Amino acid sequence: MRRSSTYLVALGSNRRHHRYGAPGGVVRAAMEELAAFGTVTARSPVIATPAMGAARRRFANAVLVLESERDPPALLAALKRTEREFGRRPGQRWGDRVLDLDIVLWSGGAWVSKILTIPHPGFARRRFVLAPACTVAPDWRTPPHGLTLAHHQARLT
Ligand code: PH2
Ligand code: MG
Ligand code: MG
Repeated sequence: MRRSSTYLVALGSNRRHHRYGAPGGVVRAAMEELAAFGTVTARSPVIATPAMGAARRRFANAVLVLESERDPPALLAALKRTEREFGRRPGQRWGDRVLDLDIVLWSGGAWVSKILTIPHPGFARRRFVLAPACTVAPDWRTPPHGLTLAHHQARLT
């Protein structure tokens, strides 16, 4: 039997979906879809955040905790497939998008490959990740120094 891992997954949207409507609805619908990849053990509220970077419109953001038997590359592939199913098309790296699904942390610690880096390289600077993350997993310790998510958030403010 494969051992299961715990993941912190961040969700973001700043474009409408023809079926799920405004970004908040897109994020809520995506949270339901992610249950297909394991067991969702915690969900943050969906919050509205100002766009960071090149995007223009405000985002809806959330995070969830997922227990999954998939390894990081397999989960990444499943998340990318879900983004495509929600109509995301390749484009501006930091532009407006209907759905963005990022692996932020996993219980195995760090993962570095050509296609995937965990912890997500930007998470400690992103209020739109840390604020929801602190509602579900404030005590999660992050590589490389073992700071908790609550500590990262306190550093930002
Ligand atoms: N995602 C980005 C760039 N900027 N800003 C907010 N508020 N929320 C996001 O999810 C976001 C962003 C790239 O993934
Ligand atoms: Mg992202
Ligand atoms: Mg992404």
